[in-house]
Amino acid sequence: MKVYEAKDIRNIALAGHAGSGKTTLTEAILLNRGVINRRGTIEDKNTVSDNHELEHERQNSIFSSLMSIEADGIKMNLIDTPGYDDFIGAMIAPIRVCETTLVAINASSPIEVGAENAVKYSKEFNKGIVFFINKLDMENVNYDSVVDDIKTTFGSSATIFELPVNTGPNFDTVIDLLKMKAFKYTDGKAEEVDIPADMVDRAEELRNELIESIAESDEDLMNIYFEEGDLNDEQIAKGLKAALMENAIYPIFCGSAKLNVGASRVISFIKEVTPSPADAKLMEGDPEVDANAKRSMFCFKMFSDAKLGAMNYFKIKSGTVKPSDDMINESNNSSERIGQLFAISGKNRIEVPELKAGDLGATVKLKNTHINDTLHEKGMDVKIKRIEYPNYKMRTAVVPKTKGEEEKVGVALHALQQQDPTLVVEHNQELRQTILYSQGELHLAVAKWRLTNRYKVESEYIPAKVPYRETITSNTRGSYRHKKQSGGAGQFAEVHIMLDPYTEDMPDPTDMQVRGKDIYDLDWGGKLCVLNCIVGGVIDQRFIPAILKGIMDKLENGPLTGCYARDIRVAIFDGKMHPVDSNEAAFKMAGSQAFKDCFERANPQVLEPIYDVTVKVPETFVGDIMSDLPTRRAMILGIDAEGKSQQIKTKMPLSELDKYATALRSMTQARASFDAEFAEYQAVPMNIQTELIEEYKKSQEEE
Ligand SMILES: Nc1nc2c(ncn2[C@@H]2O[C@H](COP(=O)(O)OP(=O)(O)OP(=O)(O)O)[C@@H](O)[C@H]2O)c(=O)[nH]1
Ligand SMILES: [Mg+2]
Repeated sequence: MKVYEAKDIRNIALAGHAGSGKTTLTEAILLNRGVINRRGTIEDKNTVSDNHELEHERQNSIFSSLMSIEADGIKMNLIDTPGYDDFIGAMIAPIRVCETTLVAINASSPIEVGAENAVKYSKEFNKGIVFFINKLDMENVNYDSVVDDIKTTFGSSATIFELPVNTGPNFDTVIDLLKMKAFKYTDGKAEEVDIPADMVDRAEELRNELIESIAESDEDLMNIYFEEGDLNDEQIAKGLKAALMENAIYPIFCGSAKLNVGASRVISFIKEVTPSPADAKLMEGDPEVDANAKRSMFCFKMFSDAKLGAMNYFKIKSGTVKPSDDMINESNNSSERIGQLFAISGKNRIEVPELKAGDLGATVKLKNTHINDTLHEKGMDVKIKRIEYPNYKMRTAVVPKTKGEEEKVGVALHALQQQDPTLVVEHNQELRQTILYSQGELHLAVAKWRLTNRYKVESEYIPAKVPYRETITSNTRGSYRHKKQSGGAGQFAEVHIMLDPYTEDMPDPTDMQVRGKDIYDLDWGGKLCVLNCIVGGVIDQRFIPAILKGIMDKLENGPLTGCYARDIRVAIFDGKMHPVDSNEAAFKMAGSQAFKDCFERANPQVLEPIYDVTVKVPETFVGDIMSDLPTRRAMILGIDAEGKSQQIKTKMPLSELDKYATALRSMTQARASFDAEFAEYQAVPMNIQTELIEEYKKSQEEE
């Protein structure tokens, strides 16, 4: 494979909902370009991009797949991405490094979340968008209503470039509105034919709309268009380039990946008209795309395989990278030496002597570089923005099947996380569990498969515990006298305290003299306020810290369920000491017991974490979702329309949220999505509190 300059490169991320036909389309493109001479299919498990045995098993893409294709002096780096929501991480990074996103739309169903996410991230990263309406060979597809859907969902920048002639099982002809010619496909090859007479008017009308939107990109063109009523080819080309560069037009193409109709034309369009890495807009923090500048590269994929070891996939952001080049990893400051460089076609690697700015490729044997990291030449100041991945959708605890393999599981999970930032592992001290944060059940299944098959360690998933909290709801006073007289030196301490639920700006008590006030931010959230109201030296000041220690012990190990307590004000207002027998240990004990006693009488409450959850769902499912939410103790806050879907805002307890990804998927055939973010702690209902207290008692007795 040749070495290419940025101007001769096109980077294309192929994204869209699961099953919209991306991998099938990729296969058609590879065939049309002569990369393969027989097409594989999903069903035969022999496509170039779905080459992992897990992908064969699931019949879905799971990992992104890079295909570098040479055609007429242009190198096209096409990345086929998975559409399943669980693997969104493998869609986001490719969109980030490509200039154009080719969004596959399934003509046989309404716009789906996979397509919405593809567009959302493309817009966020300022990338060009081209739509490909696929599956037009299916019975009963309605092209016009698909276009309507695209426009209402993604805005009027979406513009028809092609019109299908004979949708349905015999589909083979498409009208190109720019050329005003029809193309009939046989075995992937297009032959020019006349536009059917009954479609000429419609085609002309749509062409005018298209030319008008192209003219809108440029004032000069707009003037010409108003005067002449049309633009010539040169003017169209100029306006179109400008419009695409500004992301002012999202062209809509169409076809059938299965029948290899339309694939070659959309690819020619991308090759001829969409911006190269040299032309495209830079994102904040990106260096100029210049092969002669200092070297920098961004890792958009990492995959560790038992046979090949770890492969890092990169976009060269600036300079020219060669084997043996020394680089610095910006995120951890370690130094790396580049090994062999490869262009990639599915699982085939083609060694190349160098890669220039704008190109995509892979390398091996890096020591400490992972997805989302930037490597750069020494002495170069580059801050390529790291990708921010979506919040996790569910928590699960992981345990090894064999006792004693905790560390092996931990190391393997960590390796998985370095390849997939949407899978996050945490050794949670509070819950005493290894928690895996993931995007859903399929994501978890893939992780488990890889633990077993790649890292040779068997694991099991169990429910993640909930980090409950405890607090009080009313005012109490109480005291405790600690007294021990066993033989020699005795122990004596007496402490009187008052507890209140703590709120910000609460007034100080009026019947006590407040001599000192400390407010502590607790490590586990919430506050502890301590009022020192000791007067007349009834307790020596040096014992106050010991009392506080005793109280802290109880906060860390809440009296109800052993969980952390929070948001409490303690006033220490009276007590007694003994000239000989009082010491710190005695006061610690008295403080701790006085606190426990008061806490238990102050209408204590168990709190649970509540999340702000936004569910995005197609209109047809709104009723089902709304009636299901209350069964999950969720509070509905409101509902907003967004295009053809609705956004339901709710608050949901974490214990329910952990099951929601799976439930939502089955309620909506994977057509809804949600985002969750921690909001606050709230009281659990009484019946749940009673259960939790019982459970805790039982576990204490067992110990
Ligand atoms: N009728 C018809 N079926 C198609 C077409 N394109 C793909 N399919 C079928 O749709 C199914 C899904 O195709 P894929 O290519 O795996 O879809 P994908 O978008 O890669 O799916 P993910 O990898 O899960 O995101 C397969 O059974 C294909 O054979 C098409 O144009 N027409
Ligand atoms: Mg696929």
